[in-house]
Amino acid sequence: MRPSSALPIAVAVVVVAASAVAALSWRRAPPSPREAHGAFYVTADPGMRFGGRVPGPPLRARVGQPVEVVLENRDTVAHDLWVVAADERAPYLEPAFPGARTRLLGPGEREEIQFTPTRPGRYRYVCTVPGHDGAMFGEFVVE
Ligand SMILES: [Cu+2]
Repeated sequence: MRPSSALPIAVAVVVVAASAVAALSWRRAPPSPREAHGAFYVTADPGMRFGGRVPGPPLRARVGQPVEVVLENRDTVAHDLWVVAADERAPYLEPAFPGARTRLLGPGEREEIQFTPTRPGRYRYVCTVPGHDGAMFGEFVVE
């Protein structure tokens, strides 16, 4: 093989390898609320905040598409996350969709839940620990 024909092949190999590395590192990155529909990473932060803010970051989903939510509790007290009807207030009895709730997570714990929204509309996600939903809430939109 002459050097003039080997060079483009070498370049192509490097490009393919770099693309594979980029794809792998992208897949390892934790999902964030800004990513595509369906996968959300939410933190419960000190000061009773979801994602460090009030309200917490809006989450968007689609009817019939499975949703994954990872809740990580970075606070020093226990929190949970439930998706509830927009007008629902404590005491929270059941989530808006089957499985749309985490268990109560202690400090440092995390849980991933999966559920499938069955109806479009505007919902809320809240922490159901008494007294927390005044600050720990966010919009959950199902399109
Ligand atoms: Cu809480």
